[in-house]
Amino acid sequence: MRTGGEDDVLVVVDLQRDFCPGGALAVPGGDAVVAPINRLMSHFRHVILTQDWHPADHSSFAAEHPGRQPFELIRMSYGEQRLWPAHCVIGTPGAEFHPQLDQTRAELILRKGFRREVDSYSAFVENDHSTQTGLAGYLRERGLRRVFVAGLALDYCVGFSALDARRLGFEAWVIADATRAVDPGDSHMKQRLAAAGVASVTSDALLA
Ligand code: VGL
Ligand code: ZN
Repeated sequence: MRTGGEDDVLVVVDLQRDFCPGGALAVPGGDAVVAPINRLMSHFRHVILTQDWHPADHSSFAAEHPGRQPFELIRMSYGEQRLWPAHCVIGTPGAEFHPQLDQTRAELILRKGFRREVDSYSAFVENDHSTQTGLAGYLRERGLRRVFVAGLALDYCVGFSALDARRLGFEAWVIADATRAVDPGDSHMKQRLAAAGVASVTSDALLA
């Protein structure tokens, strides 16, 4: 597959310490995506990083809901929300990018989840399904039409970002070897992606 042209963008989602082994919300094998992503970055002319960026009292944190545990589902004003251990707290080491991630080629670093009341899995639209992050406008204004999504985690921020990219009229792919899931045994997001027309591609196929 020919990529790396002017209208292709690599979106690296939430490759932060807290989502890697040893972090507060560790994704199994999360750090294994750093090497393929660093390789891919030199192939793309446009690279965007996203950064999960929560205030210490963010409403997605289980500790904000007395009696509730991490990973439980609760009802919020905007619908169902999973509760998480506190993670990616603004200004803490856990919110930093993985130390081996090459940040030099990123033209934009987009932070999300910084409003206390609303979580944001997707890099495009917050979990209230209405608040835009500005990423769609950025991509359109810069003529970036083909979105290749990698990073963490496949079943949350990577998946919802790719689904929204499609819904908002972009072509979208997920880079299979450059992402990992919080729950690797659950194929629900993979099915949703396939049904929405988000294809899976390998970094080898992109670099060939
Ligand atoms: C994420 C859960 C909570 C992610 C972020 O980056 O996939 N998952 N916050
Ligand atoms: Zn988060």
